[in-house]
Amino acid sequence: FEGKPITCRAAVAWEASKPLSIETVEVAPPKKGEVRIKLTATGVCHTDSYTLSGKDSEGVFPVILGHEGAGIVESIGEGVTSVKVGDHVIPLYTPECRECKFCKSGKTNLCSIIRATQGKGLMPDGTSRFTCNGKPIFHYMGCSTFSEYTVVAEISVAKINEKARLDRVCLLGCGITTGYGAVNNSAKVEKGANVAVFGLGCVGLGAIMGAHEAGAATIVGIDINAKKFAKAREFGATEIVNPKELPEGQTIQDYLINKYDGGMDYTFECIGNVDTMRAALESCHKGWGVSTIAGVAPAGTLIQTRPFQLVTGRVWKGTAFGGVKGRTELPGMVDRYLSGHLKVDEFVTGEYTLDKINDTFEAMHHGETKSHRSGV
Ligand code: NAD
Ligand code: AHE
Ligand code: ZN
Repeated sequence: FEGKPITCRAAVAWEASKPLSIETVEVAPPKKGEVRIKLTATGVCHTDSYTLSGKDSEGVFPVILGHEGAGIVESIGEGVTSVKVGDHVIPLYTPECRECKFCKSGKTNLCSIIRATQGKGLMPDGTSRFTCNGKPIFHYMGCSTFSEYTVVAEISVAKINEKARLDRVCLLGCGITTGYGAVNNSAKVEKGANVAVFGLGCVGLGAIMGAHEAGAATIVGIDINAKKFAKAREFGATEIVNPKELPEGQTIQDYLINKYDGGMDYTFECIGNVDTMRAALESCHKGWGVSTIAGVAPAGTLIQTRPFQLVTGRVWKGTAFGGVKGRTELPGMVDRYLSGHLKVDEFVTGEYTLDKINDTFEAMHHGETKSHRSGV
């Protein structure tokens, strides 16, 4: 276990709101309970852009962002038993230690064991494995996939079938799984249900895919960018609504309550905007409608609604990584993709090399998610 540092390229965010800079970095060998991964692909998620914007209260700089990657185990630290060199893996921002109170509860996928250091941009021992010209660089969400090599905790690694293309299944590391899992694990949508999905990016499309598979009778896709509509229909949306095109004075909640006999059984907020979070809750049917928040709203913002909305039976809940326990469940999702039962390729909207990573952020701001790079 006496590995050597690796010198490689990475996209470093030196400070908030500035373009990423491609740098030569040193990646220290994995310590006890850690795994060093050669990343071959990563997606770019809206959350990376949120943290880069400076609005994330846990944002620290300089940092190597990225949390939607896939790669091959290059070396393992002392005591690592669940993966070996050469295994194909997806890093997990929601780890799974299987021993903490959260993991044992059977009620959540949120593992608590390394969350505090992860939120500070550090490995579980409180240090970083990245340096650039001798200066320490922070980790991000326990993953840092915008680098050719990264080090993560063993509990943050899902071993997957090596037949799967890594430049495709990297998207299961966040966006697709979040939307799909929100429907199946968090809300548990049943056959025949009326569903509305707010936001038709990667997370929203994942939710539509989940609702379609669950046998929802109605799936309303909602977005303000018409470029998103065709794909949403392909994924199973039965109706598309652009709230900007509703008659003057009519809200999306009015529209859905009128059209769907009192509102929706399930709604999903996949945008990250507190106003649409409210609209999604208030679009739910009285007595039983459940609204699940997947979107991440800027630190400092608050959600609001009349408490009467909840008193009269609507339920407001949220989801992280779609409630999925990554080490246990991701391998099966990859297998379902390989057997043609889960869409993944269809989510890809562009391919870029690492040196063009700033273009992926540009594309995302122009509504052309989901981008990813490959072949670094
Ligand atoms: P995205 O940017 O690809 O998609 C968001 C969509 O919302 C876009 O199509 C955009 O046009 C649409 N939109 C924006 N404002 C709107 C409005 N007012 N009304 C209707 N539509 C609107 O983003 P994404 O990668 O799919 O992520 C969506 C959100 O989910 C982000 O906030 C992201 O940070 C968050 N997220 C959360 C988790 C989690 O674990 N909870 C995981 C991944 C992403
Ligand atoms: N640091 C952020 C938290 C943002 C957040 O909620 N992240 C989601 C994953 S988004 C993936 O694209 C999550 O997993 N949350 C649970 C957790 O423990 O962070 C902020 O806003 O403070
Ligand atoms: Zn993400």
